[in-house]
Amino acid sequence: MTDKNKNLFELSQKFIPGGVNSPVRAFSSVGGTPIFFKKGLGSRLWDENNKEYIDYINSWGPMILGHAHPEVIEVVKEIAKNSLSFGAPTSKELDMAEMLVRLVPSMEQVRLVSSGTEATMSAIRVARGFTSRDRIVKFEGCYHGHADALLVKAGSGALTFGQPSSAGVPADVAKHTHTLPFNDTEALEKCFTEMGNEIACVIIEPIVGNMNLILPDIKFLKKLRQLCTQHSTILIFDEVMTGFRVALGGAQELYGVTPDMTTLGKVIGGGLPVGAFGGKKEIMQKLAPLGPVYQAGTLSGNPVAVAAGLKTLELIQKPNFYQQLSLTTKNLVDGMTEAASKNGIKFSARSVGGMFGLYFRESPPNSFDEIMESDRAKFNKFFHSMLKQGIYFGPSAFEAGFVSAAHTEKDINETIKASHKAFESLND
Ligand code: KE4
Repeated sequence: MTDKNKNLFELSQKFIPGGVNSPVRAFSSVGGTPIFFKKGLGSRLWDENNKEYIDYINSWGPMILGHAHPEVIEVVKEIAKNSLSFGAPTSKELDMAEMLVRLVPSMEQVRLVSSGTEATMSAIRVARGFTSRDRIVKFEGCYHGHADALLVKAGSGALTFGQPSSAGVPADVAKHTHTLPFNDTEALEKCFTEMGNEIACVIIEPIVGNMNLILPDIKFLKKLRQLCTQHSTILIFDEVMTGFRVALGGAQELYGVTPDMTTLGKVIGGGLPVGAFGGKKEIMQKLAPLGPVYQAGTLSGNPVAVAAGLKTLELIQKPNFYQQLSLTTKNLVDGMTEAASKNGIKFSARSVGGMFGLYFRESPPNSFDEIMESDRAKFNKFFHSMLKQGIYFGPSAFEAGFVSAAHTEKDINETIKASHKAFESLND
């Protein structure tokens, strides 16, 4: 039987760079042919060959309710009848803003955009405008979207100028970004001692999902908060991935550390394009049309996307939503860890809320260097064995995984059973 994924991928590469609209989808780091999906329902996906999968990508986080949730689809259908976009204010945007500042109390005001990249790019600009400073600090292994200022890696010494991590990013832009090691309190203190009063903002994934799942050392996070306060530097928690994923109040609720600004995305659009950035009113008032920091967007606050996001945010507030989601995710990682151990495979895993990390190393990593020690070849073989068995994990050893409220005990047991076979094959 012809593999439609192969045919579609070949053809797509004629018209789309790499055949994909976002690089991670191309399977470059795991090899093989990307899967073209045509349908999702609950925890399941079907590809163009009608092969069924249990989905642990959830569109990289947004589909926390599962695919095609009937109530979300219903509101989208209803609102779409009244036009898809006005380019003018709507009451739904007010409802969304009110809901976000209620659920993320560190935000007194919030502005909607159409992606996580726009959210972080805008947050940095308003932080620079508010402080009249140019320097920003990020952490190695954290990803905040593809704005120029954030595609930067550590310079030769962490305190020297940042260097572009992508072609097309001017050195003059990259030099303002300093990249430090995540969870390294000493490096953080040294940076602030050297240039604290010149730093506009620090942006961090408070729980990292972009170098696989890495948890913060609470002392590191608290020191970061203290140093930002001491130097009037704006602390931005990039919760595009962790917001409404690890807890209703995000990582800031779990760790009890309050940022000055927060960026959001993914879950708040329920699968449609919505991002948001918000924070203290005095900072947000710097934004046009009130203040001198310009930021805009044709489809910002799009009524159809906001309706899907609002319904999603409403449904995740149901009692015990996160207790159940966390338990399902924990059962998954515990079961897979046991299966690996039974097959003598060096493997560990961890979960927080509806997010998990799988590591082909003895114990869960706590830093960029430690995650880089993982056995990628083993992950890639494991990934393809699971894919063949109809289990769809992220096609990279450096991505976190996601569970939805639609994942059942049956899904988890099926996945654990498949993982046993996959771990066994690693010993071949
Ligand atoms: P988007 O521009 O892709 O909506 O959001 C960028 C972004 C910002 N901040 C964090 C913490 C993020 O995780 C992301 C995007 N996450 C990736 C997953 N690793 C999206 C997947 C992709 O790039 O295709």
